[in-house]
Amino acid sequence: MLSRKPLTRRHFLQSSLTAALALGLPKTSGAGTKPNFVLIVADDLGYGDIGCYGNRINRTPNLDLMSQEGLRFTDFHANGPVCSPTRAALLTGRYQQRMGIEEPIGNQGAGLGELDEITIASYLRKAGYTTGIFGKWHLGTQPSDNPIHHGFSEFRGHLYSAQDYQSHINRWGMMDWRHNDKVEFEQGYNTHLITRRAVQFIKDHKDKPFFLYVPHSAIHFPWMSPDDPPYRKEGGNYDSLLKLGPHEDVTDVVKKMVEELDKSVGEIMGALKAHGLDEKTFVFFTSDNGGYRHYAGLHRGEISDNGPLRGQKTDVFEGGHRVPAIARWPGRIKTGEVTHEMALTMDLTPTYLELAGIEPPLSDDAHALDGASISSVLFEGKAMAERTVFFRKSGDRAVRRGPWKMVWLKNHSPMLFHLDNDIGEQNNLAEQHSALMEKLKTALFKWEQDVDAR
Ligand SMILES: [Ca+2]
Repeated sequence: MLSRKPLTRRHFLQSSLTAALALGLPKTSGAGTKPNFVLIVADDLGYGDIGCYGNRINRTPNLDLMSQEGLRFTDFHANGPVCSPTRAALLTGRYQQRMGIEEPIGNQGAGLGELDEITIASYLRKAGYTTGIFGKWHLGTQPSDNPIHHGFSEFRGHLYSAQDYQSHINRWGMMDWRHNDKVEFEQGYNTHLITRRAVQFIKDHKDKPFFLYVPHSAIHFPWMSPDDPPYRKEGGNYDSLLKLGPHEDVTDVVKKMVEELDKSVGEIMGALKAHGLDEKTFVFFTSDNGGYRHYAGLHRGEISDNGPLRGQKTDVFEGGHRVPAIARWPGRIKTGEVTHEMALTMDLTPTYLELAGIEPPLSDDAHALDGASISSVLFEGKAMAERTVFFRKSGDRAVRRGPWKMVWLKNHSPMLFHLDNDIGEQNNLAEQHSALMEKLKTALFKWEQDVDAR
């Protein structure tokens, strides 16, 4: 359910202390131990699209089980309200604005290859990890952008966004299913192919530390289920309404896509169990941005369910960036807990570095991280240090500090919401809190000066 009733601090302290005593765990990762990391990222999955976040239509038993076996976040945020920016922040631990990636990367779009950035895959590979990516890249389509040049030892999947789930033809009529830097068609539905490769990777690398990144295509448009035949052909141009898929009413197809995604999570969990890796593997599931409820009025039926949140994908309202997030690590993360701590996609890189025993870049380094490790939330049930975080896309901006959120849309007056009392961002309190508004504006301008400096 979408309850925001916080657990008491005492409850957290007691439960974490009990867990630590029962399991004999060190406070943080022990030196010399290198856990495996599995990071599953859904595409455009909304805050209310799965059962453990309150959905009563889509059946998601595997994600619900993952939540029961792990820690579910109610206040987790994609760094951006669209695909590429969040992925840039996810892989670098830094605000995507530093890289100039604030919009989705389109046809011919340059990405990571143009930039001097270090990805989490590079850090981990240098530390002895085998690093695989199976799914959607969306961080550039040029040869130098390819994941194999950014720390990944193996890549299967697609560079562009929004491909036909069966023919793997992108919006511009190009075949976009790849093995490393070669186009290599495989027969099958995206979600199934990605899952099969992820499971194989676990089997192949079960004896040494690995980082498995599974950025699913689902549930991004074109909305297609495994029952749909391919509809795009090579050489066609689908950068029109057809980019959205073959269905006029998308309600049923989106449900099927969510359920296939859920099955994928179940298969990946099954592979970890089968190979005895459960207690050696930290698994994290999230989405790269909020769901689309409607797309320009072009479809019948609701697309995603963003629960009680205002707005949808592309918005700096919560519906654009507050997303599901579940962490699971049997024996390390307590089971069945819910945390209301705020965290963001860019926090994953510093978390992985800490767990792998890798020193992050110093704060004056050109690659210094903006994210913060969430290990204290994961393993100790502790609060994160208070911080101010920022969202920006297409001139729309938002600033979050504690329960407060300033939303400042382009050409509008800034608004202020108290999210603990008003998760739906309906009650603008800007006039009553002018001093706080000034502070948040000052923080925003300072942040913009910093991230836009390059
Ligand atoms: Ca997305």
